[in-house]
Amino acid sequence: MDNKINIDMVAEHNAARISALEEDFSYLTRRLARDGIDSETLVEKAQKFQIAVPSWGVGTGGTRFARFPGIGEPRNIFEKLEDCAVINQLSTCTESVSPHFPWDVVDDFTELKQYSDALGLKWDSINSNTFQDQTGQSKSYKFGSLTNTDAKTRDQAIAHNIQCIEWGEILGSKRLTVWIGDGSNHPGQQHFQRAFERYLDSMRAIYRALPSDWELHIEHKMFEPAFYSTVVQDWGSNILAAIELGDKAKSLVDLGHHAPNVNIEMIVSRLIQFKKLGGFHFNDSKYGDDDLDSGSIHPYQQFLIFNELVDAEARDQDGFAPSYMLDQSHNVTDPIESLINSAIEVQRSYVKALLIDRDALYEYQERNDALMASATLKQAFNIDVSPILAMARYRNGGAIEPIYSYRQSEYRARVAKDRPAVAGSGSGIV
Ligand code: RM4
Ligand code: MN
Ligand code: MN
Repeated sequence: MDNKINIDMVAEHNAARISALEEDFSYLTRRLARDGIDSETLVEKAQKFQIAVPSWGVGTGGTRFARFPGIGEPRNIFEKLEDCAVINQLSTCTESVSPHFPWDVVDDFTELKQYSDALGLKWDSINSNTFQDQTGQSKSYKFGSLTNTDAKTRDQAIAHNIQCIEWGEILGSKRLTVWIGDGSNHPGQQHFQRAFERYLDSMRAIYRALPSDWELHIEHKMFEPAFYSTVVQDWGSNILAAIELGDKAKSLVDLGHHAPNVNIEMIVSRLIQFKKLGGFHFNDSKYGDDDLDSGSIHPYQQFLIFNELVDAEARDQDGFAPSYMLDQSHNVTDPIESLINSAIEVQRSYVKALLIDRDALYEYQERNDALMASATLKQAFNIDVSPILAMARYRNGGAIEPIYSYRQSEYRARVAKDRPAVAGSGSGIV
């Protein structure tokens, strides 16, 4: 593997920190042992935890108003992969990248696969894009893509998705994620039922083109770019479509795509129960689809989601194998730093959820002891698992303090020499 950050430098930083980490870890080990929890098992689980990085997340995002690019922004998928390799080298929990087409289209996909192999990276879900018009495309998506009233426009959008599957096969991906911007901005503009029927017909054509070992993930979003109604508005429309399409179709939950205060952990539970939980786009939000850094606003909600996930894992729930991915927009931070931090914050929620005394929780639930049930969750949430996460990174060959090592490496300044500043990068507004 071609290391983008000098490994001797990281080893030096780690050497300066390992004795403090061991001290913290041994205290935590004794603390958890009192509750019958083995910290070594937790480190092993943390070492295996993986969350994919979106290719579009490594470029500075923007809003409808402006985009303020940073220095050394990646200009193409090859440079995006270099940044992703840095994130993975330091965090050791982001070995896959999720591409977005046509943003990441290349002439030679075999060459791209060789490049990612050399960086030690794999490919997660392929994302299609029919929410904007591409240069030279004959039909416009102004009034929708897979649900457009015009059959030729729908065919064009279907063909793009099938093309995405073909590219994904070369890269070794096993999933296609479809999110559409289709919907309406005015009451009466769209016939709800007809639009959803057209959506299902289009998705059936894409589903038929799926290789047998692939999954089709459907992503819902309640608003934007359509602000009155969207065709795949919520998890209800999502699961209905997934049921209509068949076993390979599953629902994907982007944390930012719900109305404020919606109980996302309960949605997750329902999807698990009906074997329809495909995966996640993790991010956080205050108002709407803000795409803020994971765990920065509602860390308890993220923990409660992982409570459901760990519960399903512990119960060996049939058909449970969701994929985890970040989907965020970084407007004022270095995207590499945000993605490292966010991956670790999601991993933190997972490890904390492993601490929950599940037997006690079930018992309190049976006895309707609301206070103690809630306290059981809080007890796990309040334990600082940072030494476990740092130990997992250290043992995986990563950085004990990744942001420090990243800053010391001056990676951004180094790549900026080869990556001239450009006004608009290939990454999108998420
Ligand atoms: C959307 C949605 C999709 C992503 C696009 C760029 O809001 O989250 O997952 O593909 O943004
Ligand atoms: Mn998303
Ligand atoms: Mn989004």
